Amino acid sequence: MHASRNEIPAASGTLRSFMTLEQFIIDHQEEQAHSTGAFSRLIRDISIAAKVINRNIRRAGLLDVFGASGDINVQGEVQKKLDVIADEEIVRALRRGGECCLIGSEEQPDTISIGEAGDGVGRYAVYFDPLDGSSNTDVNASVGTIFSVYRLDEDADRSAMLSEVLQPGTEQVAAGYVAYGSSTMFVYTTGEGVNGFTLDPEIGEFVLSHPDLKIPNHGKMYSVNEADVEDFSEGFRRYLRWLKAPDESGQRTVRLRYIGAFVSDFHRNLITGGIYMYPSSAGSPDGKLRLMYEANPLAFIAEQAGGAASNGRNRILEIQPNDLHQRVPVFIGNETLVRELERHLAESVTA
Ligand code: AFP
Repeated sequence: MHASRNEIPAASGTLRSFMTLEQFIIDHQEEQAHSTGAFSRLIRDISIAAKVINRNIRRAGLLDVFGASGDINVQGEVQKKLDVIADEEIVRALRRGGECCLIGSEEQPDTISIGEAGDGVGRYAVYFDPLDGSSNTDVNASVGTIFSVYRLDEDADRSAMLSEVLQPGTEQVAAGYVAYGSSTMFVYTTGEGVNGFTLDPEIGEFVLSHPDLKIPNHGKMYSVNEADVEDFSEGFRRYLRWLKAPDESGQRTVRLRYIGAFVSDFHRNLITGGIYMYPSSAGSPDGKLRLMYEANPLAFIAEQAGGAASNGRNRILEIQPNDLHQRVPVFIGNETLVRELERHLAESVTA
């Protein structure tokens, strides 16, 4: 790593040095197999869209952009105005940047092609969930943006692209999310660990604040919509009982936290240790979360932070996708907790 830091006056009057996301990307470009100038620009484009989305979220109450736009998206859900705005901002940033040739959005039924790989546009494909947990915006709670980057074969023709891009998550060259919480954070990985950047509103830059993030070994939090407990499998219910059982000293060691926005729940558990779960249930055998837009990118980050991500049986990153919008049960976070979950589910199958 090369030092190229800026300095700003700290409250004490002394100078405080800091590294912006852009500097960080450039400094690490040559260390990563897939990192080229185009890749750096792609991440920068996403970060610019994130700043614009952040501005809209922060001013949402003032601009009267809360509430449903009236459209139904491909998942059959009512789109929120902020979903639409976020979707447009990311597509615009990616189109303008010209580093990717294919875009897939959770809000759009099909992928969007931008020219052909090799004819003047970049060779990356970007999948994203523009505003994860968007119903939270109505109640001023946290939301997020998730993105996943694949590299397409330079010779790929347009017809080959869809099948080519329906690749398992192990093929991601980068993934990340933006958490719009009490502060705004940009967290991403290129397969060389996970780094988190906090938006400094004074200078308008994401600044490195959480280098080399690792999920703590002790699992403190568990996150699941326990209102559905009667619809969960017996194996999963037994796991929940195991999780909540008091230790030798009679103390319960876990706490339940569930915001209802995957990014926010995942981010908290990444910092504090814990597990996020969206299991299959009687009515939703594949759960709710989308493999390409939500599960794969956060699985990549979880593993890079020393955690694990499973669909209950297998590693999420190894699932061969067969549909752009396919759903998958998700158990993600502290590795010990994920493995124990798999053990409980396997035992209930063989019982
Ligand atoms: P929305 O984007 O429709 O609010 O859904 C958010 C989400 O996909 C994920 O971010 C949450 O963890 C999960 O759904 C919450 O779903 P439940 O309301 O069923 O718990």
